[in-house]
Amino acid sequence: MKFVHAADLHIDSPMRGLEQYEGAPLDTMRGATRRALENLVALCIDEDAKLLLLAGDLFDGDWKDYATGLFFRGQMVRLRDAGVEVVWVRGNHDAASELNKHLRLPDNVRELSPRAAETVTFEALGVAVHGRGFAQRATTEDFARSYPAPLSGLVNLGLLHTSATGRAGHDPYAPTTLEILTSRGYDYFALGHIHEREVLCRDPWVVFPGNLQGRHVRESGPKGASLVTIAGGKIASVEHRALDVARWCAVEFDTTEMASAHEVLDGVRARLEGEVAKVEGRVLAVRVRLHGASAAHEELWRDPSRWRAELCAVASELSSVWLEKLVLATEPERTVEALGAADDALGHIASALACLGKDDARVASLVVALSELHNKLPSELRGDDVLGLALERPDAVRRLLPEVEKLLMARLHAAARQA
Ligand SMILES: [Mn+2]
Repeated sequence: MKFVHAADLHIDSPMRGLEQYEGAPLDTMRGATRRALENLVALCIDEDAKLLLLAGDLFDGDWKDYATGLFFRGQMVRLRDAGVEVVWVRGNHDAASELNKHLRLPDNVRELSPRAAETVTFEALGVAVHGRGFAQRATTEDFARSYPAPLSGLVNLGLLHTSATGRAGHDPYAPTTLEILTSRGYDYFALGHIHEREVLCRDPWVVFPGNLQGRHVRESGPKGASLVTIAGGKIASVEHRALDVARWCAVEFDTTEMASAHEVLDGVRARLEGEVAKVEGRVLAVRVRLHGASAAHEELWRDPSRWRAELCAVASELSSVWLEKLVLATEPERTVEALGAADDALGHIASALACLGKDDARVASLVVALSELHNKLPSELRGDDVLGLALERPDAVRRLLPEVEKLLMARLHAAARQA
């Protein structure tokens, strides 16, 4: 008998900062969480799995409209028609308190209670599933402690949305320890919440499958589910299957010794071709970061939007590549310190910029000067995340200064040469 364990589907999670440009495979990116669920259902059917365990965060939050619920329901019907049972628990994103819209699901789908741990048995499959969902988003109780005792004569599976002992970038919800999990006496603990795949233990099995589809550059690499085989009343094998339709990748590109922006562009193109070859026909969503001290630096910084557009053109020519962001972190061949030492107008500007970041009072007055601009920014551009500028905060403004310095110096140098 086989079963499939998946978690953190985040169906219809808005992929933030999806920028449109000519030739961008945006529709694939927008529909990626749905296509990944279709792949999950296809895996269950193709492998003749009898049971699908979903360990929370099926949804990203309250449905925007019923389209999300109807899509999910349609996939559950496909499983019903193929004779696949589904057991799921709610996580922090789809806690009972978070979802206000509901649809009746087909009768092959069973949700475990968010009020107390409970057990559902499938005698014909020789399996018992124990679990409890989230009633509230911020659940800090250790649920695993109160999970039921295993049932003899059956293979016992635990289903739990948990941060375990804590992982960077994930809220500490329903925390527990490996010791508590393994002490339940189950054969397999199907966990969710942590988006990075991790096998915590092999005897008994304790597994985070990772999320089904990466949603931003910090969720890079293959994403999918675990395909588990039970034989002779024991777990015989656990395999990871990639089910994502778009894969995230961060490309670090060293421009040292490169003479021109075109040379950089050709080098990045070759790297992207290499990455495309690895993703087996999926869309590659890529963040490119250029670094290193080179002669190309000034040309790149004189007109960053041009080089971003040039890179978009390369990406769309490769057809299955979507450029999320170009990060310019290159350095001039001559250091800013050396420029600042020169006793001319540019030297004075360079040294003034270098001093600015070290002077709290001047940074504070800059924040005041920028406050009017900050208030005019659309809300999604404020704050501290991927897109945010956070111009109201001295520390955030200070972090932007090196970028301002590079942009300004590259342009002033170009203008000085033309004069
Ligand atoms: Mn979660």
